[in-house]
Amino acid sequence: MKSQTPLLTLITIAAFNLSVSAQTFTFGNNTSAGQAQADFDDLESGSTISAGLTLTASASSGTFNSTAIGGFGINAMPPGDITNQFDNQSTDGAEFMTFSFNQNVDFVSIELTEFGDDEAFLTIAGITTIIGSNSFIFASGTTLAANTDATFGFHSGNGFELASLVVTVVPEPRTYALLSGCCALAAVMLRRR
Ligand SMILES: [Ca+2]
Ligand SMILES: [Ca+2]
Ligand SMILES: [Ca+2]
Repeated sequence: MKSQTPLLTLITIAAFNLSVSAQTFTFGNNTSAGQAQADFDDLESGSTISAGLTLTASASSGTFNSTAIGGFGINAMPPGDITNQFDNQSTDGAEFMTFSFNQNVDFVSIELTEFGDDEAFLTIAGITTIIGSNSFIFASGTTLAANTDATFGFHSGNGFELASLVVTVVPEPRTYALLSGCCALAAVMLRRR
């Protein structure tokens, strides 16, 4: 029995690393400010952390803007801009953010506010997904490699706010290696008993 303890510990560690949990990044939903209020407001670029996963983002022009009652977008500085939305105006064009995560992620869903007859876009590795709903579910396999830039922003309409983004961390190959190693070890130990 005694010899099982380190083995169980190893299996527990491997299973923990393998568990895939959704991480939600909150920016603001037009009634309350999200974590972006503190981490991105008035900055050209910044980063924020959700459960160990780091999101780094930079604005296409001007600065990010989150307001006290929510709504997150880009303040392009020139007059006429809707400062808490991703919108399109003559001076700076269609606004977008360039961003990356420090781990491989799968996109799950995105929530947008002030979203009517609008379209947003997400581009990963040259492939663009058009987001045509305020509560959008991504196709499975919408995956962004660690430390690789993606872009998100205005595609058409009159502008919208980023409310929240949900992603899951894709387990590293070495985690699978650790788990299969533990299984092999367990098989050997059971055979010896
Ligand atoms: Ca602000
Ligand atoms: Ca704007
Ligand atoms: Ca709109």
